[in-house]
Amino acid sequence: MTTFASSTRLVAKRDLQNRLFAALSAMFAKEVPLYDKALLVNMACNRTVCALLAKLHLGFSLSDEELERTSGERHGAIRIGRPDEYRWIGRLFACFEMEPHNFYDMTCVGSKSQPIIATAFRSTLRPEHRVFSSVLMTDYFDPETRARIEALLAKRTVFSDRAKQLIEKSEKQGGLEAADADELIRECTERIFKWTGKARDHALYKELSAAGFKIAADIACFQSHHLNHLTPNTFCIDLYTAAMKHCLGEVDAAWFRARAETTLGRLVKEADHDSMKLHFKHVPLEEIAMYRKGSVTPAEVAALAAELTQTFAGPDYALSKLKHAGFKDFTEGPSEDTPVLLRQDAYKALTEAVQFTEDDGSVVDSTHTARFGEIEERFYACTPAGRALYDTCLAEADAAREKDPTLPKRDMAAYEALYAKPFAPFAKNLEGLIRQGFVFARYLPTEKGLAAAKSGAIATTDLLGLAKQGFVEYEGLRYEDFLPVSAAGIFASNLQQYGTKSTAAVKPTYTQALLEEILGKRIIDSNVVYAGVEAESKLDTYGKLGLLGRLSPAERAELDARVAAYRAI
Ligand code: OOG
Ligand code: NI
Repeated sequence: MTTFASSTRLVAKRDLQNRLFAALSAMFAKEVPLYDKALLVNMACNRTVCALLAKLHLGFSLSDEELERTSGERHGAIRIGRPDEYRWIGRLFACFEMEPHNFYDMTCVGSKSQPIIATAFRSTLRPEHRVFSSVLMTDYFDPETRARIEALLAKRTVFSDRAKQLIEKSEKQGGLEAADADELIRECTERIFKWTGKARDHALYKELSAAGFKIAADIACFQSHHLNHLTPNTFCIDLYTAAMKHCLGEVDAAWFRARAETTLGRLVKEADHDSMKLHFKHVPLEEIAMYRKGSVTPAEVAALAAELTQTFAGPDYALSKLKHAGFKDFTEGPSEDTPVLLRQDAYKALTEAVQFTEDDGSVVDSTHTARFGEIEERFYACTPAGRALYDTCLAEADAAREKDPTLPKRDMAAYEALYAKPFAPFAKNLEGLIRQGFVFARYLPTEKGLAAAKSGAIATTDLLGLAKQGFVEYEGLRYEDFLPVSAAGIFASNLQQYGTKSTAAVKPTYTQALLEEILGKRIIDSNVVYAGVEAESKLDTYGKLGLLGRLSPAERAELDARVAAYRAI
């Protein structure tokens, strides 16, 4: 009984994680007023989407609390200077049930290469938040520059003694009590991730920036691991981006209203049950299965678009009054009709005031442009085959856009058609994508399926076929990771600078093993997790439906191997 009492004293790490991200969001909103306003814009768009979905799916509704929760999902990006700091970051995130997933080597992504390697911290199963965390590789530089960067970084203390004690306590106890947890979150928002606007060594800052190493300047000259961006999840990225362009004064009300009608009109066609499961992860599958088919007329779509346009006429949404550098012209990722991986967009990096204090005590007032305002919509996680196809399609689509870069601004419809063409090989709905073997899913038997199994009425192991008969239920797995190619583009665009070649005598090569050594822990391969979750659910479903004996030995062996790899994590 005492064990019970002592373990319940500790706050669940998952709850702590949600609190940490709410606190980081509040911190970032204070640091960057435009981020705060952009959240309001996203909320207004999400409400409109929910109003439409409630007509389309009778029985669907999202309380304000649920809307807040779903709208609270974030991904962030931080850039770390020293290996010992990076190890502390790994230990800190572990207090919030966030472990390293995937290795991203940004030193070998062609012309966009940067002197950093990275991983993403997140929960392994059903994550809501993730943080792209990179570490500067000083041996990418010539010995003199390297020595200057290292000397400057050696002077800072990002983790206070108290923060370290709290992390150690959490490791020893397996968690933290409420008061300690609050204190650790305060260490995060008041120190570790806080933007101070204070920097050092203006000469080094200028030299690194001029040599194309703004990323190194962004890391080495500052005192904390300030958030580069904190990206909310949106229910409809095309509606949001149009809204932001309108609120920033780039397009007028008539343009926005027409665009809102188009994007909402597409939802009427695309927002099937599978898409509802994808976007509303906290709604139980049984509940979604109960939604009855409603309808939405073009007049109702037009009314929702008009109402939202009206909302944005209010004073809260006059974003153009704030300092800003405009919104990107086009959205990164797959075409609008291809629901895989991520679609991301952003308002451009803001120029922020920075004060450099030199060793002799003198002060230089300057500016720094790096922090931008990303948004994302998450879609289905691709299998390696789906991912390979995506990379090919993306290269083709990017090339088509680069031939006529101003097209998105001149004629959005023509641009969307051009960009969608290379993605034609992808099916446009979940069932099709699963049949093609391009995305991962999770399966479970229904009551009807279990009853049919008892009476021996099941004749196939084709899960999609069984789903059609109502014997099986499934959901597509959501992509919860980063895309290094778009990450490279993000670095390049928010630093307004392409990558730069190594200035070391020989460019070093970096491996996952090196980052694992820095972290002191293994990095999880997220494909093993997606594949393992899928395989486990298949075996469980076949087992419960009495179908295991019908699998071919090869099929069975493959599923077993995937589960074993996943369990070995
Ligand atoms: C990280 C860039 C990666 C994304 O969304 O791909 C990223 C950075 O800017 O430090 O956030
Ligand atoms: Ni990002």
